Amino acid sequence: LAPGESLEYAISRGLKDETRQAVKSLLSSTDGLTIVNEHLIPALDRVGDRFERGEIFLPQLIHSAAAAQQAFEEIKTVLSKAGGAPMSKGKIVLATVRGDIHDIGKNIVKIILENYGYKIIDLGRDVEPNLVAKTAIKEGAGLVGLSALMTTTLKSMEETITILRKSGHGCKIMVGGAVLTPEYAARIGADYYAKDAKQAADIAKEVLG
Ligand code: B1M
Repeated sequence: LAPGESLEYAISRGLKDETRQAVKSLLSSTDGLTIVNEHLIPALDRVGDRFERGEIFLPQLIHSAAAAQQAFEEIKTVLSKAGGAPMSKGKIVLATVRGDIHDIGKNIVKIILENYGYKIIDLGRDVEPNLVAKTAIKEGAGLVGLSALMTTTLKSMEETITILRKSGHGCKIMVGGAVLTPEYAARIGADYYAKDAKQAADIAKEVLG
């Protein structure tokens, strides 16, 4: 198998060591973000589709996610080395919204934003709307980034945005996650929708410079 195919195979089977090996081998010829976009996300999309169709079950989904985490750990080491810009460009609060524990995408966005020199306050996953608002105010963040992967947690995203707006803290709000569309993002009151980590960095540049 070509390295890209072995990576997708290893993730689909939840094989952690093979996943790491395949990423290492790909990294000799491909950059980290390309591996994420061209192999990691498509592999997880296929796993998600098979789960949805009932061809695989939660244990397999969990194994594939664990293998994908290994890929991410490997890619993180090179992505973190790549940038090295000074941390002086402004603060961004990041969170996966309440009820949602999917954080692989948010963590990729975090690494890229750090690379671009932003200070990231990462609240993690399953984060209460009030905590997002309180933290944004306390830290004086100019941008808040919210991630949601499930239709059921879009409500929490909307609630978080409402609370942030009501707090009067004048930050911009960016949202992302496979379940969102630009139209839906606008409807729930977000200022920006980012389809991937690169777009998130472009938005941060526009908002914070
Ligand atoms: Co679950 N899951 N999962 N899952 N899971 C999905 C999301 C699902 C679509 C699968 C499916 O059925 N097809 C489905 C949701 C259906 C829906 O609502 N429409 C689903 C379900 C149902 C569930 C459970 C309910 C299953 C169960 O228990 N019965 C459960 C939910 C638990 C909970 O949250 N309360 C569950 C659990 C899990 C695991 C724990 C096993 C694992 C997550 C591990 C983890 O994240 N630590 C998992 C996984 C891995 C997935 C899939 C397969 C892959 C998600 C992923 O990591 N993609 C997913 C199917 C799919 O997405 N096709 C699925 C790779 C990642 C890099 O992409 O997150 O889209 P993504 O991020 C991208 C962009 O979207 C964007 O940039 C990133 C990089 O390019 N982006 C942002 C994301 N956030 C951003 C924020 C920004 C900007 C850009 O600004 C702030």
